[in-house]
Amino acid sequence: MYTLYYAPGSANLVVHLALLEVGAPFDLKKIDIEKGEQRSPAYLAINPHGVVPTLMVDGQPCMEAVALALLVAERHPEANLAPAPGSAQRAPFLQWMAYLANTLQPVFRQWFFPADHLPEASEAIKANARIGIEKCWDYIDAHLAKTGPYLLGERFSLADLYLLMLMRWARNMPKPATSWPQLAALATRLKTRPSWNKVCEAEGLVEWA
Ligand SMILES: N[C@@H](CCC(=O)N[C@@H](CS)C(=O)NCC(=O)O)C(=O)O
Repeated sequence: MYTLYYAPGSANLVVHLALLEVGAPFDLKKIDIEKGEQRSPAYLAINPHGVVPTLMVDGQPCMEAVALALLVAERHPEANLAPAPGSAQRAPFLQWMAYLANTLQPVFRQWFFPADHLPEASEAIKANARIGIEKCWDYIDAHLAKTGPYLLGERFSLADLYLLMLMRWARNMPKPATSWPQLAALATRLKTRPSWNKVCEAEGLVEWA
């Protein structure tokens, strides 16, 4: 049994989508980031970083969105969210998951929380983040133009769900991800999956839904 601690639209979204795609039963527990509930002693006891998501897996708290999404895919191989270990698409799959987690997601953290470490440099950090994010969209869009429509070509995977979450995060940026044609087409395609409607309803997402 799983319990997902979430804040609407936050890094939990890819984990939530994965749980819906595999059809596993789970509970949701909302954390109000605006009110600072992520820093409450009760929440810090399960996630010492004070961030969402946390996924309780058989009573054990697990952290880091990319790890949680991979864990869900691994625990429910029948849902085919990830190419099997040893298969030809395993390497590109892992590469995309790592790229999204290591290169793109951290720059979003700088965009949304620019005052994390150097409050006096917030403006410069945001400007830098915007450049970094748009560079990633250039790269991914060019890849999709060559070998789309999904990140793994004809094969839908968890990596596309991860990308969908990150594209949504850019909706109010000066140049949203959907300004790139292949990214826009992929977002439209992924939003037709039943998991998308369900996640929007469950998390109460109305913007870019
Ligand atoms: N590396 C973490 C980052 C999670 C993260 O930054 N979550 C944000 C929401 S998207 C958060 O909880 N922010 C609240 C805060 O930093 O106070 C992960 O991927 O799970």
